[in-house]
Amino acid sequence: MSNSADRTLHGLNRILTLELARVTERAAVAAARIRGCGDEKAADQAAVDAMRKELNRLPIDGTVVIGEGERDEAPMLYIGEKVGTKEGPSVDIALDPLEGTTICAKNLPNSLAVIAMAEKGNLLYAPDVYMEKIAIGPGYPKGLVDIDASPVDNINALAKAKGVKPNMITACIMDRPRHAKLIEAVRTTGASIRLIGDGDVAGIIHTTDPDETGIDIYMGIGGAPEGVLAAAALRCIGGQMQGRLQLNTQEKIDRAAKMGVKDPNKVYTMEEMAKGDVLFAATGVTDGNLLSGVKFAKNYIQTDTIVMRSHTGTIRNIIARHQDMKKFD
Ligand code: VTB
Repeated sequence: MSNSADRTLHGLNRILTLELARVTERAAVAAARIRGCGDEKAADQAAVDAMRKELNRLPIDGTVVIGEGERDEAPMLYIGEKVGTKEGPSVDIALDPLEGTTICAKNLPNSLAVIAMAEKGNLLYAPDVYMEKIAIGPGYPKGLVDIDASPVDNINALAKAKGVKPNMITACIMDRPRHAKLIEAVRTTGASIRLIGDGDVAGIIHTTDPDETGIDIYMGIGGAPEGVLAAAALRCIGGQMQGRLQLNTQEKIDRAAKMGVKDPNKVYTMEEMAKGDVLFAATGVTDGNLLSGVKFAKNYIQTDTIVMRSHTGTIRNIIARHQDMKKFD
């Protein structure tokens, strides 16, 4: 492929946006076949295999930068793995073939197959550690909330900007003992908390459409890889996000340093986590607030996917009916 065909004037070839839908559709169907069966590992493995197969069909010279883990711990889609036909643009890829393995195993809401793509060097190379995150949707003044401000100040600032009382704000927080103080502080404002068991990529994306999802703000500590994926989505939809890696041991600081993290306490903006032209796709595995889960009908399989591109800000919802069900075998 010639260079001009690989890229548009503004970054990545837009055709790749739609191609990404195939990749997440395939992973979502594979995981959905065994959702609710209580086997997290099997569902994850199925999604990984399926995503890898489809990814290797794409005309890209891709490198997984956020993946299933570091090389020695993940046999497939590990960090550094080369994917694609190698005949296209050099791109970096962040992926989570099954975000929310536990929720998929229990068939609870909001597990997703997720991928993001950017030009080489434009996604944060984050180690698999925790990340403190804060995110709100579009339409608010820049810097309205801040990771270093108190939770009370953030909730109050958001309520004021939305023109409502704090008790009309809903914060999404992962239900973890590490969030006890955060939860207590948010509750003093009167705000409601949606406690989620897993899946903070969805939790963060949900802030972008509070009327639909009921979530205004995401706060708390989740995975760093999921943080980069969520930042990529918000770059496309709009909104604000900050993240800070939780590098609380020398071993983690050293691991992060090897990946290029010079300041272990740095607060990353959304733009620093996902730069330039970013493509993002997610397909629902289980039913959720923004995406329906995979439906297995008698004569077709139906998937619900959101695909988007930061350069244009176009967001597409693709409900696909796959009549050739054999392709998923
Ligand atoms: C986080 C979160 C993910 O797993 O990585 C979490 O970002 C792991 O955190 O969305 P714990 O160690 O507290 O379970 C998810 O919830 C699902 O992969």
